[in-house]
Amino acid sequence: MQVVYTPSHLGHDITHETFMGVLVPANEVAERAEIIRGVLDADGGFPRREPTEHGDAPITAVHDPGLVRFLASAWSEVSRQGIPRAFLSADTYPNRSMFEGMSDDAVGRLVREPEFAGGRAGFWGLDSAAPLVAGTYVAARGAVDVALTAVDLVLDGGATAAYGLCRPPGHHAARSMYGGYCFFNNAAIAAQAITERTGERVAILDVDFHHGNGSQQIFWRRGDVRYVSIHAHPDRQYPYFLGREDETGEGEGAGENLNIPLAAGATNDDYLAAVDLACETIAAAPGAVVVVSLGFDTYGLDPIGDFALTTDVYHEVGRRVAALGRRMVILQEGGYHRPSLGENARAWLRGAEGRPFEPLPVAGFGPSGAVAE
Ligand code: Q9C
Ligand code: ZN
Repeated sequence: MQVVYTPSHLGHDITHETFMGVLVPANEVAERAEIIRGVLDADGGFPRREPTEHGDAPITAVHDPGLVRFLASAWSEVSRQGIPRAFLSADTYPNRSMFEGMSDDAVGRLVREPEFAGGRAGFWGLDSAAPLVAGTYVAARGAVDVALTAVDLVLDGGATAAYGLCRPPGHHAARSMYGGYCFFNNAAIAAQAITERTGERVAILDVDFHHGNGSQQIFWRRGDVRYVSIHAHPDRQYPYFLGREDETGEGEGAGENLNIPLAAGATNDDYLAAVDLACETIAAAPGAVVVVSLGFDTYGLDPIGDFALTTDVYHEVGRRVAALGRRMVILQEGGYHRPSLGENARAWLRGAEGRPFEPLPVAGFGPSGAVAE
């Protein structure tokens, strides 16, 4: 299987994030993608290529142009405004209750993006865990091009499957919002490009530990993109305010959204039962391509997850998803236990190709341990 990767993610070189008001070591770090790249290279069965540029149009097909403008200019504004911070994080977020009693029309007319960078970050952002630095925009654009190049390999290149090593990840980014380590929604942009180019329906299977609130939001009213996600129940885990079973879509999208929230401690067996339900739901609608939002924060040792999965189950999940018989655009989302990331990716992708998995002797667990939340 071909792997699409670009070193442009390296400029998104964040070291810290904030968690409940405290500065903590960053989880979504550059080393993640470098580890996966290194282990897939070592396998020998994953030829690697760089993405081609796809321009703005596929991005603004799912995102507000204002979000693109904000992300493109945010860091230069931090400098211009003389804000003495190593990364941009919001001051104030527009909680929806701030506008209670105002009509949607009044909110649309009266509430606008402020000038101060800390206010702009609140206007466009979801949370304080997605620090923005000098190289963030170029990295986020690179991740979109990675995803769209994986789409090209599958739609034009005759590949059954392609893997886009996207970093930063994407599934928390909504039409007009970044957050959760995500800036542009790589999977949603890929799914949109696939429906546009094929005229067919597409499914997104999201197996990151967290609910992909951004992907759900973008396709909520859409009948042409079915979103199916297995994730931690939002009663206890990020993104807290979406991801429940009764969120099924509206309008043309009614019945096209399936959330499968799982309890803490979910085992391999719990997870595979959810995968089977997800796959049945995808198989029930037409379409030749599945976009997979692939996260490894479901791993038992993940520093921010609370599931109990092991490396072997990723091989089996890859196998079961491939058994749908659809072409696959597989895009990297989260996964923060660095020592296991490469092996987990290799297990999943080899499963998706119907190849056996044996652990590599050296790659994988090294001396560096998990990073605390
Ligand atoms: N104590 C993805 O996996 N909150 N994003 C972290 C840690 C944000 C996860 C709190 C989690 C975002 C792509
Ligand atoms: Zn995640």
